[in-house]
Amino acid sequence: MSTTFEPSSTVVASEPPSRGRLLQVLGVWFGIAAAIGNTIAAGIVRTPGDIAKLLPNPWLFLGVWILGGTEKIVRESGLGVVVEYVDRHGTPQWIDPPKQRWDYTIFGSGTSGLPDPQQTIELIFEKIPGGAGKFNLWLVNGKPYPHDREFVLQQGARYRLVMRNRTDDAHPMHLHRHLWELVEINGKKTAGVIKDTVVVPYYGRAVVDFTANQPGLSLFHCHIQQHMDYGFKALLRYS
Ligand SMILES: [Cu+2]
Repeated sequence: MSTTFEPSSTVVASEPPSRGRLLQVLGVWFGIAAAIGNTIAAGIVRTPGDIAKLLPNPWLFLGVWILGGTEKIVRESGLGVVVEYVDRHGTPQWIDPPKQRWDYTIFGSGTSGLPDPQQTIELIFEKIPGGAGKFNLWLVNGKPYPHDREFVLQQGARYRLVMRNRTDDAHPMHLHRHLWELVEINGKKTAGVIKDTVVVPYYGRAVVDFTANQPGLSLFHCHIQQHMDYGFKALLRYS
């Protein structure tokens, strides 16, 4: 694989900036970057001029800025780095993104087309505060991992998972080796959103349906590593 990259040979910015054009360019670049990794990513960082030409205000992007969490308290707790472009100096800039609520259902459709579930598994998520200097413990149905032989699936059956989050954090819940269909999020019904992970909103609820079509052990867990390390996972197996 080549270790050199000439961004200017692939993007020509001869027309006025437009959102569509920008996304088109970024889409191509991100696609390439995803395909061959860091070499391209480094190329973009070193020579961002072509993309900058398509931006409404390139100086905003070619200055000194902060890459970090969108919440101030999170950035100030350490989740942020200063990005300084060549020959740019000054106080790092942070610009709040517009407030938007994530809504899975905009990707949904009216009808599922998949069979109704035959069994429902209720899952309640809770947190036991660890106290000062200690990590919290996370429970699924009142217990931490492993839940072995508690969730036993029959091959070929359709299941509904009703996930109730009784904590003040959102949790990206993931089931290994299966795909599920999101059918409800915080009381709003949807269909056709096929995923293997769903963020269950804080003090919220998500409902997913899946077919037990992958015999063997499957881990169900929160994708936040620290939550997973401290109990937030369960082992599903087949009968
Ligand atoms: Cu979590």
